[in-house]
Amino acid sequence: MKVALRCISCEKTYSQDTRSYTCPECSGLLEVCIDLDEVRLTKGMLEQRSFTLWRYRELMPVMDASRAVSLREGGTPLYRAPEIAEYAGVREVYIKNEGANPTGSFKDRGMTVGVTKALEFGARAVGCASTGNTSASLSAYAAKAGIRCLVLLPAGKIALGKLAQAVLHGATVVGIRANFDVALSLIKEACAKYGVYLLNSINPWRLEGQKSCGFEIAEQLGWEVPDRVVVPMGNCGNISAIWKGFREFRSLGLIDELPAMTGIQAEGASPVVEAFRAGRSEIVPVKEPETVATAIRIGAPVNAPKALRAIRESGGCAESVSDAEILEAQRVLARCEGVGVEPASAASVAGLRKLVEMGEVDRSERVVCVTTGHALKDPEIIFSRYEKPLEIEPSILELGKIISSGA
Ligand code: AN7
Repeated sequence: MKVALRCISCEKTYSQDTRSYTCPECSGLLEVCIDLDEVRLTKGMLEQRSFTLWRYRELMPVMDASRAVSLREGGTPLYRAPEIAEYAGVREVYIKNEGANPTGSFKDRGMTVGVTKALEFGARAVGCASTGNTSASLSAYAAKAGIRCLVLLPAGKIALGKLAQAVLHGATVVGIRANFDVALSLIKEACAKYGVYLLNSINPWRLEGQKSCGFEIAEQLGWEVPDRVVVPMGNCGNISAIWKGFREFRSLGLIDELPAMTGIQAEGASPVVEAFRAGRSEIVPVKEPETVATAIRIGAPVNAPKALRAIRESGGCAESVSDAEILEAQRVLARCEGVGVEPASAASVAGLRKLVEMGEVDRSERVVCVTTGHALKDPEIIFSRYEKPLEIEPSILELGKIISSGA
C-alpha cells in the first residue's frame, strides 16, 4: 500500500514514517493519503468476509493487518427507525448504532488502528485527554496490546460508566481541574516530553479506523448512499473521518454518490456551528463550554478545519441543539426504538428534527443518524431524569395494585 501524510493547509506531503501529529512546516492538520490506484477492493471480495472493521484491510494503513490490535470493532447495526423518521419529520431514518462497539462507542474503530500504529512506531506507552469515551477505548486497546496508558480527564465532568472503564482496564487515570481543551494541551506537552504516543483525534492514523463507519453505512444500505449523514460533533474527528470513508469508496467506484455531511453540536459548545453560519474557516473557541452531553463538552475542537471542509464540500450543514432537545431525543430513541444512547449521541436525532423544522432538510430525504455511544456510559443522567424504580414487599397484593394502576 502506498501511503503518505499530507497537510490540509499547506498541502505539503510527508513520508508515512513521520512521527509528527501535525504539519512540521505550518502546524496544520495532517491527513493520511492512500494511493487508491494501487488498491484493489471489490464488492465480491467483501462478501466473503466477516462484518468487522478489518474487512476493509486494503484501506487500513497498517503494516500487517493480521497482527492488528483488535477487539472485533465495527460491524455495528444499522436500524431502520420509522418512529424516529416520524419524530424528525422525514421520509426515512436509519440509526447507525456505534454504541454496539466493544467498549460502547465509535472510538474503538480509531483505537484498533491507532494502537496498532503505536506498536509499529515502537511506542511503550499511549496517552490521551478525553471527555470519557476516548479514554475508555484507549485503556482497553492498550491493555490488549500490553502497553501503558495515560489518560487526562476534566475532573468531575466524566460520565461514570466511562470513568469505570478506564479504571477497570488499568490506565493511569488523572483528573485535571480544568476543561477538556486544557487537558488536551497538557497531554500534548506530556507526550512530546516523555515519549508517550498521543491518540487523540489529532492523530491522523486514528481517523483512518473511524472512516470505516462510512464504508459500513454504504454497504448496509445495499451500496446506496443516503442523502444525509448526521453526526454529533465534539473534537470533530468523526465527521471528518466518515466523510473520508465515503470519498474513498467513491474513488474506488464502489458507490456513485456522496451524502451531505451534517454536524450537530450542543448549544453550550458550538464553535463549529458558529463558524459555519458566519462562513468562516476558523473557529472562535468557546472558553467555558457547558452541556449535559459531557462527551461533546469541547470549546476548541482541534479538527474543526477538517469538519468544516467535510460539511461544505458535501453540501451539508451544521446546527446546534439545546440540552432539553438532546434529552428528549434520547428518550424517544429509548422508548420508541429500543435504542439506548448517551446524550451526545442523541444530538444527531435532535439536530435532524430541528433542521427539518427549520426547512433546512427536505422531508423527502433518506437520512442516517449516527449514535456514537451507549446509554450505559452515563447512568447518572438517567437516574436524574427519570422516576426511581418502585420497591415493595414480596406481596402479590401490593404488586397487583401496581399492575392495576397501569403504572
Ligand atoms: C459519544 O472521548 O472527544 O467530534 O474525548 O464520546 O470525533 O470528537 C468524545 C467525543 C460524539 C464527538 N459522541 O466526536 C472523548 C471525545 C460521543 C463522544 C463525540 C464524542 P468527535
